[in-house]
Amino acid sequence: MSVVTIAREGNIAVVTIDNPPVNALSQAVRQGLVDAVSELDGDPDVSAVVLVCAGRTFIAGADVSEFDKPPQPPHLPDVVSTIELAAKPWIAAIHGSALGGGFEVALGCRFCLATADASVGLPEVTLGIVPGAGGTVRMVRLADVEAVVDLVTTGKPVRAPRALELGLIDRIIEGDLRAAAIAFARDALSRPLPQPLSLRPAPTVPVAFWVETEAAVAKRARGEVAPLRALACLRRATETDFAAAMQFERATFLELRASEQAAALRHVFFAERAAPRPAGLSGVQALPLRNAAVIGGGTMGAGIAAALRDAGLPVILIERDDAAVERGIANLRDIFAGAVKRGRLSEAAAEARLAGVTGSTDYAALADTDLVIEAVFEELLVKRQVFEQLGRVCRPDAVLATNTSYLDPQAIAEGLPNPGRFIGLHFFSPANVMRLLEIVPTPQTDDATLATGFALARMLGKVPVRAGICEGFIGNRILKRYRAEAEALVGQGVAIAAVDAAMRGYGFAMGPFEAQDLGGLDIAFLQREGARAAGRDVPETLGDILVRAGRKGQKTGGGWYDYKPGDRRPVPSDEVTRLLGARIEPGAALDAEAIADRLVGAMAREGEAILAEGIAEKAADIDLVEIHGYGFPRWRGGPMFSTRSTLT
Ligand code: T1G
Repeated sequence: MSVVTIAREGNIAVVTIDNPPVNALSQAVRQGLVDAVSELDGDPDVSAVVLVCAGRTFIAGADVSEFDKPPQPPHLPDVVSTIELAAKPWIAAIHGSALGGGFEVALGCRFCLATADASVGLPEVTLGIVPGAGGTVRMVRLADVEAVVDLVTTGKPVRAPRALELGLIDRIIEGDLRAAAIAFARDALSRPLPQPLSLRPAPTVPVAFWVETEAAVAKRARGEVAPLRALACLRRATETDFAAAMQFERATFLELRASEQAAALRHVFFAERAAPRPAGLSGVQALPLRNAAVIGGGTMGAGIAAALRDAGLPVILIERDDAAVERGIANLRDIFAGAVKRGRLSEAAAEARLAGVTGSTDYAALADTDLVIEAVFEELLVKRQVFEQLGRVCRPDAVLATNTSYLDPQAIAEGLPNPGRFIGLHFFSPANVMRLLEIVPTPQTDDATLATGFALARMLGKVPVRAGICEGFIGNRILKRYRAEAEALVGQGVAIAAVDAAMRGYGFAMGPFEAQDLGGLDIAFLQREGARAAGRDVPETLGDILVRAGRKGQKTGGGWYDYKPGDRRPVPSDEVTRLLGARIEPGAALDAEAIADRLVGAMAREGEAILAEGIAEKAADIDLVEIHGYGFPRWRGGPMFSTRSTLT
C-alpha cells in the first residue's frame, strides 16, 4: 500500500499521506509527493491539489529514525520546491501537528488551512539541528521576524489561532477538514494566487536586532549550539537572496545532524517515547484510575494533588486534623494561583481545579478510591501508621502508593493486606512541574499495579522510570555520588566556586554547591545522622562540618557560600575556608573541563553499578532520571550517553 495516494474530487485532486504513526517524511513519502506533483501537473482535469494526512496528525516532520543514515534523495528541500513551483496550486490541510519538515512542506503550499486545535512549528532545535528544508528562509518571508525568531530558536509550536494571528496559516477550519479544503481550493482558483514564498522579498532587519537577539539566545542556550545556529540561518535569510540562504541553511542542517549534541537529543527523544510503554508490560491491563487521594498536604502532597487535578482526577486530601487540612488546601490554592500568574491557567480553571479537591481527616472517605498516594513526613513509623489505616478502609484492588524518596518501600508496606497493590511512586518537587516519576515496585507488587503506575505517568504527562530498591533509588543515589565527588574535589583544593562554575559551563543551571545551599544542607545531613544513629559507619563529610557550624544554606544566610540578607547571590566564604581548612590537601589544579569530566564520570560509574545491580533496566533510563529530575543538560544526553565512549 503506497504511503501517498491520490483521489480526484472533480477538478480538485486530494493527495493523502498515510505513514503511521505520525506521517513522518520517510524516503517513500518524499518520493510519493514528488511523483504526485508530476502526475497532477500532467493531468489537464486537475486545477488544484489538497494535501491531507490520514491518522491522528499531519506530517510530524522528517523521519528522525533516518538521521543516523546518509540522507537519501529526493531530499526534502527539493520536494518542497517541487510542490511550491508546481503548475497547480497546493493547499495544505492540517490537523494534529505540522512540525519541522511537515510545516516546511506546508510553507511550500500556496495556502495553509488548519483545524482550531492543530499546532504548527519548527522544533528542530529541540533535536539539536536547524530546519533543513527552507523553514527559516520561507518563514521570515511570511511572518514578523521577531515572532519567527522566537518560534525557531525555542522550537515551541503554536496553536492554530496564534498561527493565524501571525499569518503562518490562512484559515481555521471548523468541521470536515477535507471537504472544507476542497471548497477552499475551488474558491481560491477564482482569485489571483499569492506568490510562492521563495519569490517574495525578505524583510530588512536592523543589525542591532540580530546582535541583541544573539546575546539573549546565547544566554538561554547555556552551551546548546542549535538555537544560535538557527538564529544565524534566520539572519542569513534576511541578508542574502533565497538560493544563498537555502544553501546556508542546508549546510548548517547537515553539519548539525551529524553532531554530538544532535545525537544526544535524538537519544533523549526516543528514550522519552519508549519510557511510558515498558516492553515488559505490553499486554498488561492497568487498573481504572477515575479518582485519587493524597495523604499529607505539605509541599510534596499538595504538588502531587495539583498534578492529579491538572489531569482531571477528583482528589481527596487527607490530613491529621482540620488545621492541617486547611493548610493543605491553602498550599493547593497557592499552586494554582501561581499558575494563573504565569498565564498557565485562567482564574476559572484554577477555581475548578481547587473545587475538585475535598479535604478530610477521615480515612473512611477513601472507601471507594482507586489510587492513594502517601506523602507524609519521611519517617518509617509515621508512614506505616498511614498504610495500616489504608489497609483497613480501602478496596482490596485500590492501588496504594508511597512517595518515599529514601525509605525502603518494603518496610513501609510490611503487614499490609494484599501487598500486590502497593508500589513506590517517587515524585520530584514541585510535583506538578517536575516531569520525572520514579516507579519503585516491591517484589510483591503485581503487574496490574505496576502497569497502573505507568498509566498514571502517561495521564500526568510524566516521564516514568522503573527503579529497583536501594538507598536513593536511581536519582538520589547518583546525587549522593555526585556530591561526594564534588566534595572530594574541594578536599583536593579545588575552589567551591570553580566546581560550580565548571558545572554551569557544562550546561547545568546550578553547580552542586549552589544547589545544595538553595535546597538546604541539613536534609542530607539528617539522613547521614540517622544512618549513624542506626549504627552505620558514615564518615563525616565537609557538608556535615558546615551544618554543625550552623551553616545550612541560604536559609541560614550561609552554607557553602555566604549570602547577604535579601540577596541570593553566592559569595565565596572565608568562614568556610576556615572551617574546612584542616580537611583540604591542595592537589593538582584542574580546569573546568577536567572538573566536569570528573563529576559526570562519577555519575556514570554509579550508573554502571546501578545497571549491574538491576536497579535500572537500561542506561537510557538513568539518562532520563538525570535530565528530568536533576537538571542534567538535555543536549548532553545524560551521564550514560555522554560518557558512552569514554567510560572505561
Ligand atoms: N520521526 C520518526 N518517528 C517519530 C517522529 C519523527 N519525526 N515523531 C514521532 N515519532 C514516533 C515516536 O517515536 C513514537 O514512536 C510515535 O511516533 C508516536 O510519537 C528537515 C529535519 C508529533 C507531537 O521534532 O513532537 O523535520 O514510540 O509518542 O505524544 O527541517 O511525536 O510509538 O514507536 O510522541 O502523540 C521535527 C517530533 C523533526 C516532531 C506526536 N519534528 N514528534 O506526539 O506521540 S526534524 C519533530 C513529536 C525535521 C526538517 C527537520 C510528537 C508529536 P513509538 P509520540 P504524541
